[in-house]
Amino acid sequence: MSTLPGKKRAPFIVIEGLDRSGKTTQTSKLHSRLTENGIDATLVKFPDRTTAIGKMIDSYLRSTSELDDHAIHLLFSANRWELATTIEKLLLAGTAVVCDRYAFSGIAFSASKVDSTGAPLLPFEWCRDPDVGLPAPDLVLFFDITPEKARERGGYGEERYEKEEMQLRVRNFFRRIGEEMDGEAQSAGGTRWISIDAGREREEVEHDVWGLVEPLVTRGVDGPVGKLWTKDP
Ligand code: DGP
Repeated sequence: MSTLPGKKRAPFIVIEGLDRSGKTTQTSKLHSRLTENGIDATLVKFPDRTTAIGKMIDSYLRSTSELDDHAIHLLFSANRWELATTIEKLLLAGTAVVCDRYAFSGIAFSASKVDSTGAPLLPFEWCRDPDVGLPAPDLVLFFDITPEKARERGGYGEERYEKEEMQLRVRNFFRRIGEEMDGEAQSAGGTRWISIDAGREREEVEHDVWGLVEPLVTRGVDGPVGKLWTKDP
């Protein structure tokens, strides 16, 4: 049952960021805190490695399979589309959705791929196109961390994109996406993008996240769920 006032719907909150930014820990902390406070909330994570498509993505990320760069990009996007209707229904039913990674990772990681000469393999616009029209988040919290801080935290893991050079390019793409979202919040489906300094102590980050999310979930959101990167409601 929704606890929101009137005809409001629940917000869609995405936490994006670089590997080692603490994003996954903070997303699940946020979800727990919402439910402890009596707020209906569902936790979603992309890639969702449990579906048939997700299993292909998982094996690609662990380098146990190879796939064409275009093909894997489209699979990541399809993995998000698999849950699009569910996310929209939850929001309209008054359940907040807290999401660990979304379409912004899709662009930032795929557009950061380069060939042996350092030339990009996939154009930025091409990377964005398959995700146009997905449910638009009301709030994106981008967890920003410098490569130095990430290194202090024990460096990256073993998966395919967890290399410093790649993470640096990803960071620059995230920033570009954030700037573009800021400039065209309405045409981007009404999404608000906020950058969080994720290099600080865990408690400080948690405090800031709660300060941004709590008013949104308590107040609720007017109007339908937006569509990402389209002008239509
Ligand atoms: P995670 O399970 O959050 O550690 O994410 C797995 C890795 O996949 C991480 O390095 C980021 C990357 N990733 C997430 N979404 C996408 C996407 O849509 N496209 C591409 N190319 N990479 C993605």
